[in-house]
Amino acid sequence: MSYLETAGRIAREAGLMIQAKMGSGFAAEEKSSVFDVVTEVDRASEQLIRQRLEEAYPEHGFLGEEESFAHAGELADRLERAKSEPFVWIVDPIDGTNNYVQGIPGFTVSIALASYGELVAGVIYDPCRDEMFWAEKGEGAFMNGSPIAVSAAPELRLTVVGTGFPSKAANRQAVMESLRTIAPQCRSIRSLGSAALHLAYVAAGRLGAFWEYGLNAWDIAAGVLIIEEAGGKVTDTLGWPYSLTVSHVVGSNGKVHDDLLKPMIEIGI
Ligand code: 2AM
Ligand code: CA
Repeated sequence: MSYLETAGRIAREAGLMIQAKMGSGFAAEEKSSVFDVVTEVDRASEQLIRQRLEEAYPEHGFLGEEESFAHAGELADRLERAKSEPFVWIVDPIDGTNNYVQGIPGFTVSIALASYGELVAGVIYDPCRDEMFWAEKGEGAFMNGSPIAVSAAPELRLTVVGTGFPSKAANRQAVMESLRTIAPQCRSIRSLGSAALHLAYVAAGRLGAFWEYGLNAWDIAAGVLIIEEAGGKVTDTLGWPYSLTVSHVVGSNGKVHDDLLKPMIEIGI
């Protein structure tokens, strides 16, 4: 079985487990702040994914959101190390935990495989709609077996753009500031509550673009490859190329990318 097939199977298994536990009375705990929550289901999902990947590829590295990184520097070191490792799986066991806790559809399992820092495979599974998005480097992007492509819209005013409201105050402020300029320029704005889902929707042409400040590698790695393989573009908010350490991210159909970047370059982070 290919890496991608294995990842897809595991993402589906985890996604169905998460969905089955929805509304089962689990407690939501605060993580870094009251805006950043985690549940026992996040941890159970990560444990399941990690165990399955270790069974399949005992020699591969693993980087998951629910591992405890004592401080931001430790995570930065781990990501730097990943750039020199032959294979590292980067996993978000539930992206969109706030939706999950509130009982709102729109949470995903995101699994990416990086080789020496380059993304080689990515899957995003949305159990609520039973939609699996995936891509392998150089092989195109797919949703439930059909090829997908980014939207052909040439201008922002013809696109619906996604964004998110991050937990950290400075990042949320940067979203609000850029939103003030972007919202009047595009057809509409959506905030679906899962960065991975937004990126998958950009790849599928449902959204023209997505931007957010303050994300982590596990929220975005799979989505980055799926967008690129669907013909789109991903950079940081200053226009620099994507790497595993990027946290302020813009993904688009490519055509609206520069217009979207303008207010962010002005903000300067
Ligand atoms: P999560 O559900 O996996 O935490 C919403 O703005 C997006 O930001 C979601 O994809 C959410 O992912 C992510 N997010 C929430 N808190 C975060 C944090 N402290 N650091 C990075 N990303 C976060
Ligand atoms: Ca998560």
